[in-house]
This record gives sequence, structure tokens and C-alpha cells, in this order.
Amino acid sequence: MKKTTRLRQLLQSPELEFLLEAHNALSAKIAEEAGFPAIWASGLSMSAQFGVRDSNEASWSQVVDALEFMSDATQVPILVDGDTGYGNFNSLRRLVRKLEQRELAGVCIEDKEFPKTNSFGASDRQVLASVDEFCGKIKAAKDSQLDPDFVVVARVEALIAGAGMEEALRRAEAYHAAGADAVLIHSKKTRADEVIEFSRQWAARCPLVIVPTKYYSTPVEVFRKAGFSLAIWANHLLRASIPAMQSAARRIRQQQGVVAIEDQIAGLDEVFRLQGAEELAQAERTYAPAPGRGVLAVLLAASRGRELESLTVDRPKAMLHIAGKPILQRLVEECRRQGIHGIRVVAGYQAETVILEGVEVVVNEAHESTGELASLRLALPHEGQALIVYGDLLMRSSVLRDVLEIPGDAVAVVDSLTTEGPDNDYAQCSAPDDRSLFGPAITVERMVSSDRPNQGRWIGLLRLGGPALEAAHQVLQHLPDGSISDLINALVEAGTAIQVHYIHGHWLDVNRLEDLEKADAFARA
Ligand code: SPV
Ligand code: MG
Repeated sequence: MKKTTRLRQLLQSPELEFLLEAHNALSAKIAEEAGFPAIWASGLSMSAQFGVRDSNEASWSQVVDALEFMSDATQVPILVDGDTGYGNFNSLRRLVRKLEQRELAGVCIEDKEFPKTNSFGASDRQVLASVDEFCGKIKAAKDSQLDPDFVVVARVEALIAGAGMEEALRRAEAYHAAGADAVLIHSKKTRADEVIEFSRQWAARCPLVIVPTKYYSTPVEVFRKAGFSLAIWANHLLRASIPAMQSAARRIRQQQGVVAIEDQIAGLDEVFRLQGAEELAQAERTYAPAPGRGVLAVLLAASRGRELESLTVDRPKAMLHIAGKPILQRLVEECRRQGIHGIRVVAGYQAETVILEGVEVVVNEAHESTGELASLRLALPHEGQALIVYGDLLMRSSVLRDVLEIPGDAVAVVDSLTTEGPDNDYAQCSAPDDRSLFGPAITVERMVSSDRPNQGRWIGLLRLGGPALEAAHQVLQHLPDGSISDLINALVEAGTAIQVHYIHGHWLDVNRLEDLEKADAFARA
């Protein structure tokens, strides 16, 4: 439904509806999410957030620019506080056209002289417009709107200016006759008597709108009974934000830091959510080249990790919590950060505990009697790039980023700082790590245990694509079960050049109890 049609419905329905003020796109979105069926783009609040007075100090085009953001950010209709129309009938015609172009649903204009002053402000200069002139504006607005459902509300300021009830009714009648879709009757009294009396005498000739800023303590049931169509909470998000910001600013200044308030303010995730960051992330997946595009991460997590003893009775070690989250969850998040959205986990031991959102889990039922290659056979893709990752690996983002960005079809990440240890994941390479950025291409010659000379430890990260991936499938057909190191050796023997990407630390794996403390510190750092 068009926003204009929706606003018209709200105005014309017999139900009393409440609108909440917004003054920028963020507050508009917040009002919408709270469930308000429409938004009041308040002149007072918008001028305040610009840091100027509610006296037409912001130009109409500056206001329209801000309104465009508000309209873009929301689905619900916005009724614009058009003040006095920013000039004469002609200025208002142009305003209406601009509002329609930006999908604002309606405008409210008030019968005062330009530049206006706020109805509650310090200035008691509340000069009413001539009735004829204001009727001309209403006609001009109605004649210039292209969408028949665009709403024009005429705001009667006679009670604010002290001109009395009779004058208020006389004006409302003239504005109604000039074509206004609704009348906003404004009052600065702290009781609702005035507007209720107005409604009684008005006798439902057209929908009535109120702004209970001053008579806010009147039970809303009274408004309902009096037959008002819309009630506008006209400045409350702005006023809610002011003490919140003042307090935060004071405390940050006093405490010379943000630790004490960090948990009391919106997290960045909430900011990103309100900005619609997820939609952009999805669009990027579709439209923007990313190093992780076409990559399927295969996370090997079938083994229990027996050396971790009682910790791995009820879950595999890859699901152990490190600094508050499972290692696998960290890996999944790291992959996504690098643009890898295809993620397949091979679970085995206590597979039912491997629960990760948006991740495909395949189960190696024979995990007790088989090794890594049996798991890999279940998960290795036939197309694109496969990123084979040990499920207990913790690493800094740069490690994953770099392995994705290095050209070539086969890349193994080798830590040249670690040449000794109990496992069999050590790489003999065609050249040692000379730490040069643009050295000769170095390849794996053989995977060995650390009692043999080697140039570093393979960290459990291997990328295979194109012919190297094809070769891996062929080799896997013949290879008896074994480790990924066995696969690397078989690939090398079959003539696949596996490039070495040397790193120097910045990763950890979790095998033994003493690794846990280190991993925790690593993840928190
Ligand atoms: C506004 O919100 O800017 C209004 C309502 O016009 S009031 O401030 O009550 O005049
Ligand atoms: Mg206003």
C-alpha cells in the first residue's frame, strides 16, 4: 500500500491512532520498530537536531533533505510538519511536489506568518495568518499534489494565539471548506478541556488531530471518547535522547574512558543493524568480488581430542569454549569475515553437539575407526576452491585473509617459527623462510615428523582449487585412510605444486590441557 493511502486510512478510520515524532532517519526507524503506524516529522525536533531554533532557521530544502533520509529508512507513512509552508502559496506548492517526490505521505501547515515561532516557545509573537491567505495556501497545496491520497492537514493556532474558541472554529471551518483533509487543533493548556470542547462543537466535520504535549497527563481514553483521529507525541524521542547523551558525555569526560558506560550504550552491532548492514553484506555476496567467493571451507571436527580428558567427554574438542565461544564458532565467524559463506563441518564424536547457525554439518559416523581423510572424503567439494581447516585452529584474521589472496591453486600455510613438536605436520620445503615479501615461489617437498629436518609446521590450513582439487579427488580414490599430511605427500608425488605461505606465529591449536590457557589468552588479546 502506498504511504499516502495508509496515512489517509489512519486519519479516516474511527480508531484513535498515535504518531510518534522523529527527527532523522535513525529516530524514524526506531519509532517504526516500536510499532507506530506513522511518524510525525516534527519541525521542533528537526530544527533542534540541526542545532537551530524552530523559527524556520533551517531552510526548507535542508529539511527536505533530512526528510528524504527518514522516508528512505522507513516503510510507515510520515506526516511532515510543514510549518507555514515556507512562504506563500507558491512556496508551498513547490514543497508539496518535493515531498511527494520523496514519498512523504502528507504535510501539516499552520495558520501563522512566516517565519513561524514555536507554539510553546519563549516568544509570545504568535501572529496568525489571514484566513483568506491561508485558505489560498490550502487550495494551492491540494491542487498541486499529484497523488490524490497525499494528505494536507490544516493546523489551527487560534487557541495558541489567544484568539478564542469561536475564532478557532471559524478558521477550521474555512480550512475544511478550502479542501483540508483534516484539522489539527493545537492548545498549550495543561488540561485537554479546550481541544475537547473544540471537538464537541466541530462535530466530526472532518478528522481532528491533536498534539498533547502540554496536556499529556490526560488519559488517552479521554481523547478516544472525544473522537480525535490522530494524537501526536511530538518531541519525545528527541527529549529522551538529550539526557542520555548528556549523561554519557559527562561520564566519559569524568572517567577519562568508556569502560563504565560501555554496557549501557547501544553496541555497534545494534548500530549496524539499524543501518541495515546485513542487506549490504548480502548484496556484496551477490555483486562484489570477495576473496572468499567460491570458496568452501571444510572444517574438520570429527575427533574427540582425548588428551583433553574430561573436557571432551560430552563434546568434541572443536566445540570447547575458548574465551566464551566454541572454537568452531570462532572459525565460522572468521571465515564469514573473509567473505567465505560456504562452510561445511565434518563432525563425528558427539556430532549432535555441533550446532552452528547457517553451517552445513556432515557426520563421519565411523570417526572412531577412521582418520582425517575419511572425513575429508565426505566433505571435499568438486568445484571452486576448498579451504581445508583443522577444527581446533585459532588464528589471527590476516592468516586466513592471506591464504585466500595468494594466487595459485594449492597453498599450504607453514609456520617457520615451529620446527619441533610431537605431531607429524612438519613441512620440508623447497626453500627456508627468508621473510622476503617477493621471494621465489616455495613449494612443499614432503610432510614429515619433526625429528626430520624441516622448515616449519603446517598449521592445518590448506587451500586447493582447480587442477589441484581435481588431483586431490583422484589421489583420495587410491589413498588408504590417513592424515591430511598424507594427502599432501600424495599430491606432491603426483606432481601437484603446493605453494608454501610462511607465517610466523599468530595461530594456535588446542591439543592438550595446557593449550587451553594459551588459547584463552590468544582469543582475548
Ligand atoms: C512540532 O513538533 O514541531 C510541532 C508541534 O509543530 S509543537 O512543537 O507542539 O508546536
Ligand atoms: Mg512544528
